[in-house]
Amino acid sequence: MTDAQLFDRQFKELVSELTEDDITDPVLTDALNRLKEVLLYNAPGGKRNRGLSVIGSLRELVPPAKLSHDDVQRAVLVGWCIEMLQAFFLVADDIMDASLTRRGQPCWYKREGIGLDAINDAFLLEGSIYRILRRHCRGQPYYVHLLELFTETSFQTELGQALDLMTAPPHKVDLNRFTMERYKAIVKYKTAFYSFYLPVAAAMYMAGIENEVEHNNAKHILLEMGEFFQIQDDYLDCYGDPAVTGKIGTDIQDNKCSWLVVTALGIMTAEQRAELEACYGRSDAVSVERVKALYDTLEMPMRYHDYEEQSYQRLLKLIECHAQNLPHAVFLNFAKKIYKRNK
Ligand code: GPP
Ligand code: MG
Ligand code: MG
Ligand code: MG
Repeated sequence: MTDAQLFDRQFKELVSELTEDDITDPVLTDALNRLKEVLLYNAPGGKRNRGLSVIGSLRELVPPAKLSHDDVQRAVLVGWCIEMLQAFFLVADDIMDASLTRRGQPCWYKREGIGLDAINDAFLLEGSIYRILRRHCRGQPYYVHLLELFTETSFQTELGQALDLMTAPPHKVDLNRFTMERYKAIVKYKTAFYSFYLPVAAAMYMAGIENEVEHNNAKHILLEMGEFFQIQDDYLDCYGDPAVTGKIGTDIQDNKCSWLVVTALGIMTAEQRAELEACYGRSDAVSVERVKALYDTLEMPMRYHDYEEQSYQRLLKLIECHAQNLPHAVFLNFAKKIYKRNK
């Protein structure tokens, strides 16, 4: 069985552990049924790159003979914890971004009868992470490291989300806010830590690697990958096919500090800037189309593809210099999954 199959098979059991075995007080039956529904709707259905890379990385760090069946099982479960963290963020992010679809279905809060109760559902997803870690990893020497890693990473992501939101106040377009410096800070915190450093760092702790220098080396490479990943996400928000990405873009309407707007600002004329000023951050279709037309005039797809190639080359160099004792495959496997993606 492949790791992906192992991973998918584990989900059913995880749901029943969380909703049937962990807490059994009969007065909670309705709440636990709700949790089940929330998990089934929001945790699966993604690319599961983050979740799968825990077991993927662990296999690069520990020789097969030293990896027991239980070690593999725990790595798969920690992978699911990352997918639940992601589900927690996405349920909340879609409310904040006023998004309509996710993974090819309506956003959870958009479903009939859900609305802002989705906020509590997001908290349930977050809490589920720690129930699973406790059940399966409490006796392991790396348990406290994992706990600190998940709480620290959550906080970093929330700080990043705060920056993302405050740089995009509704109906207050101020193009001077959109600098590359601000952009890099937003994406490092809102995306790179949880999407890239977290899964590899979890595998490193599970493999007994606690050394700060090793973690910093890995972080250096992974945060760079994370920055590129969010740049792709921003590009796909405008140029991706919703039938493939599973989500309809909202960055222009939401007045977001996106890579597209920051990069376009650096190359546009004063007239184009005035045009952008007049139509960015508005939700009517005509304004959105005017922003997209401006991006097309500035050849943003070509600029993005050039950037992607450069970024890939830079990443390969970074792996050469910073991977040190860590197997390069840990990083290369991850890089392979994200470069040239269209979803
Ligand atoms: C991606 O931003 C970042 C997140 C999903 C982190 C959210 C963090 C919280 C603390 C809620 P995005 O809005 O560009 O993602 P997408 O395009 O998938 O909506
Ligand atoms: Mg967002
Ligand atoms: Mg969003
Ligand atoms: Mg996005």
